Amino acid sequence: MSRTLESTPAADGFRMPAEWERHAGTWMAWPERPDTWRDGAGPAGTAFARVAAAIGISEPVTMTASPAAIERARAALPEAVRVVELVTDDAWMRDIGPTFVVDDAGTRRGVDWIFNAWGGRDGGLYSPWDRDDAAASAILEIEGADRYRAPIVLEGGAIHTDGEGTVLTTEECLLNPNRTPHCSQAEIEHHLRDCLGVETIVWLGAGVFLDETDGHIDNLACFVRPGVVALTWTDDRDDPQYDRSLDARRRLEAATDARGRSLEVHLLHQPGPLSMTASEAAGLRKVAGSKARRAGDRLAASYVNFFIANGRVVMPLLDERHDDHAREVLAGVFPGRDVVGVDAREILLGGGNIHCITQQVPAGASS
Ligand code: KQY
Repeated sequence: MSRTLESTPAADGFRMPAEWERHAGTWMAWPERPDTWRDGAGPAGTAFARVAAAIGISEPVTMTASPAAIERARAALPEAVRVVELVTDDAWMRDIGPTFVVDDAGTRRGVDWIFNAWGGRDGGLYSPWDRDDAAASAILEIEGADRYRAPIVLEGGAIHTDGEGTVLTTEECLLNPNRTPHCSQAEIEHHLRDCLGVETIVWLGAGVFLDETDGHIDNLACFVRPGVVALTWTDDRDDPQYDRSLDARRRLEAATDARGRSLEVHLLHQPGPLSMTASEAAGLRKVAGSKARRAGDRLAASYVNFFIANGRVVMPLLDERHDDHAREVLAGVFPGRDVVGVDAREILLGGGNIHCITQQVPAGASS
């Protein structure tokens, strides 16, 4: 039975490990919403199943699904994937799942952030979101891991850590008045230190152009190992992403991490620009209170939205003109890991990508 603790991870000696540290497994959630996933979520289900299969080669995968979808999910997934019944509002496990923290003894606990569907009544993507907000707690119960309820609104896609005291995030997201408006930047930093066991916060400015998460870091930039960061990039100075990525690059190159290192930056040229086609938009069903998705909408496509699994990296394939280059860059920064591509356009149509639909459980024993 999972307990809710009144202290903080930092006070108890816990830290968020880097994604490349050993995993006990990964959680995902099955796609169902007809306003996010076209054609009854069939094509998205195929893409999610391929991601689960690619990760499942090297570590256990658990997929949540509602009672209405559980049979469909079971039939589409490899037998080794565990399917558990859990109703959520959508399928972004990175953002609704717990952020796991560990201590030096190998004990594992979880941080349960407040979730408001990427902005609540001020630009949030759908309402209600209470089932998403309850997901982290339910998962910690299943994992038998103790829980810290964080005092701020935050989605897992808004942070990336090197596991050695540094976290990367964006002002566009965490300082957005639609997240935790009563907290100053200093107070947000204080909560990040408490909840993640970090010392240094590296702030980037804006995220990917038209990213509906208000600029999640996991679409813009991420650590690939301590002191080394991958950043989405475009060589096209006329593209609206250019200034955003240039600003991020300058900030990264000027930053020092918690161990006193300068950061080395590797560029991943963005796909596209890509946009939603008329036939893709026609397969969506409008739901009252949710964001409309229209033909011609530019998609927030980025190769940074990959997932580091045990022994492999699972990357999105998004654009034949750029996929191979992205794969080469990733192979270069992840020596010793296989880089596996999965066709991820259907996930992109929902507003995120492979990193956004996965949440790793670090190795350790839950308490
Ligand atoms: O960036 C992420 N971690 C998730 C993207 C969520 C998109 C919601 N439609």
